[in-house]
Amino acid sequence: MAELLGADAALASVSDWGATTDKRDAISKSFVFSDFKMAFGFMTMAAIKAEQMDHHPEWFNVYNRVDVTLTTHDANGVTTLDVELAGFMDALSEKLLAS
Ligand code: H2B
Repeated sequence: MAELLGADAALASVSDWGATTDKRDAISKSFVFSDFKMAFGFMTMAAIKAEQMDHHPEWFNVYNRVDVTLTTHDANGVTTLDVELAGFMDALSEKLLAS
């Protein structure tokens, strides 16, 4: 089982994520790309990483926007797995936005 950190501790080590507004322990971020193709490319690459980690995001996509929520369901809160996936998504979105 991954180490339970809690949203507040996790937020110190990721960039521009926030605590979720619902009552659970989770972090969220809205990624905005130039178009649907970029947003879907982001989701495709993040999905491959999620499968490799066996750790999956909750997300919602409309056109160029992907709203992501990360939490570890098995631990009832934010763990090191969420920080790792958040860091991967941040780096991936930076690369896509720079290309
Ligand atoms: N993803 C997330 N975000 N939290 C989990 O607790 C989780 C998961 N558990 N992906 C995994 C799959 C578990 O259900 C399987 C059986 O390993």
